[in-house]
Amino acid sequence: MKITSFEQYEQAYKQSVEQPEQFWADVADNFTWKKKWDNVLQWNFKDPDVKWFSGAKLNITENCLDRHLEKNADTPAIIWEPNDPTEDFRILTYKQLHDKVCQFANVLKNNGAKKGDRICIYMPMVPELAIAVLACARIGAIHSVVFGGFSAQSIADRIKDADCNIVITSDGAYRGNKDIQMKNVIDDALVQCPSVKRTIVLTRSRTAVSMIKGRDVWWEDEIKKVETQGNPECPAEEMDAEDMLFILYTSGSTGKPKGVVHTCGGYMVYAGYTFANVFQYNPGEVYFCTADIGWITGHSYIVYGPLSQGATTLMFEGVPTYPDAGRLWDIVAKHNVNILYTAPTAIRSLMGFGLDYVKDKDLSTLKKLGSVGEPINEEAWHWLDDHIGHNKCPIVDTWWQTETGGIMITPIAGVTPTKPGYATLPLPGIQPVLVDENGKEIEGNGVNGNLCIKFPWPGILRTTYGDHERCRTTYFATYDNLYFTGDGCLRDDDGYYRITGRVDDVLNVSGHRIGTAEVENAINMHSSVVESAVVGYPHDIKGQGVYAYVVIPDMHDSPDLTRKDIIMTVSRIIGPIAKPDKIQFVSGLPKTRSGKIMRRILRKIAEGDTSNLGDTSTLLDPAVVEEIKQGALK
Ligand code: 6R9
Repeated sequence: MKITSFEQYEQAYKQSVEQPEQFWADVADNFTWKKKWDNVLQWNFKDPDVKWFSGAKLNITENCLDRHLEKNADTPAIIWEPNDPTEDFRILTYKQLHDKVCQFANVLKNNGAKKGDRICIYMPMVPELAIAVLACARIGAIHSVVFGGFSAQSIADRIKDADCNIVITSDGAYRGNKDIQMKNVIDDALVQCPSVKRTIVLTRSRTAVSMIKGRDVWWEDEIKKVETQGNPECPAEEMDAEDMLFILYTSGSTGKPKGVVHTCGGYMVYAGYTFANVFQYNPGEVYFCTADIGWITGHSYIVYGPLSQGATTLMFEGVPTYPDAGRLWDIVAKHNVNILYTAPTAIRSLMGFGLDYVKDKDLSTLKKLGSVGEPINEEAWHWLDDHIGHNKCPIVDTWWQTETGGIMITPIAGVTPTKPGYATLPLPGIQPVLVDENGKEIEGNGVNGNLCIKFPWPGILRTTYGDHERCRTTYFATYDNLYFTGDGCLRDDDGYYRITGRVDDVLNVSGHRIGTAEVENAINMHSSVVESAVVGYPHDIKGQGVYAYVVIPDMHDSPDLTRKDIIMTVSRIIGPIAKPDKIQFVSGLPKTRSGKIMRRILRKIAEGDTSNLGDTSTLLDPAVVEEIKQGALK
């Protein structure tokens, strides 16, 4: 399964295009199946209907845990580094992790969880989060992890959409110097969610929480019950390859976030295959991904990918700037990290603190570096290469999405020659194409277009939960017989791919996907707001910032206070991660005669480029553009 030279890469790529079924069957043979498949692949992108390894039976946790016990029971599976560096870190070996997952799986069963149930997980980055995720998978329950930065309203929307019956959370959480009241947020969410019959609450900060009789139970009490029942094992539920494994919500250009669905067999194969290859993981290496398990990167490259390969995965509870901007480098030195997978926004933020935080750190164990979440600018790429990798660590700039399940276009560490700013080449099994607006394929090199994929891979999303039509229209209807990524892309003269950013109304703020329509809806909930339009603008650290144009005909307070109220409103409705960076009050928005907001113009003004606004003759009221230009925020 592992490609270790560029010649092998080229051969594997060729085979994957000519004989895809044979290629993926060979990859899948590296996993443990209770029963092998009847068909490798059945598909059409029209409905869409994609099935990988149908007829096969498996449980992903047997691949992530049980199969390593014979030879690697005592190998560290998870190293956990707490928010506060003076608190003890924890190591869970594969044996210990296996036992804890079984134990908690039995807790879930005691609390009425069954195969097919949807379980919402809202927890800090502690080992129990990984344990909760794996325990769901163990019993065939479908997990829906919600990132800690989302509001009660966002959680409620997700719980209702998936009709969850259980929530797993913690009393509080530590993040940097903040103490976050997680259970409180859940309590606010649950007011709207009668489907939830049980919440299981882990003790982390032991902050005061309300515990409602009949609904809320403590994690620790439930573990004690399982211990007294004297039943430490929990057999892994037999799952069909195409049974749902999890739902993860992500933003698009319209409407509320949608629940991207991944299934057991294909997702497992794809997460494991990509992890082993991209990072060239070798036994004994310590691998550290700085993402949160609340995002797809955490699902695939903290939990499922590394554990399926018997790797040692480091989980970090805190933030890169606490207690100071040297924290990531302290962690590398403390735990002898060999592979570091992080995000451009983190690198740019640490660059801003200067080299003092890097210069005395022992980074000699590092061998490979990775980047994900947004385009990496050349300056950040070189800083990482020079000051962290000391020019001896290959950097893999990995392009992929929640919907793709795993890494798609990327260098293979030490195998693919890299180029700053380029995700380079597709992994074997991935067939990217660039198309023009009419869906016509743009062939050859030195070209730009919209990035699509023309053949399925095992990690492709199967549906959006509860709304298959939305999946079809969002990803498979823009261009016939193609999966549309929403990204623009350049293929240079060497055939290397460079992702240029979203071509739809999705923002990428610090690597987090945020829909402009979602933010507009939240702003419009503010009682004085009549209308708003949200666009992105280049931001030195976040990559993109959120720029909001807001119409308030009758302002009751000072503009400053009103801005704060709007920010508070967005925090409440979506969560702090979607807060606008700039709010400009305007008397109206530039609209076409048919009432469509001309976002192109608003984007240019937000970018500070007012010289050439293009054709404004179709506007209903061209004067408004002049006003907006004059009032633009620097
Ligand atoms: C894994 C993840 C997906 C969007 C994607 C693209 C952007 C991710 C990138 C990248 C340039 C990279 N993106 N990786 N852009 N270079 N290496 O981030 O998933 O949260 O769903 O975001 O992120 O725009 O479409 P997700």
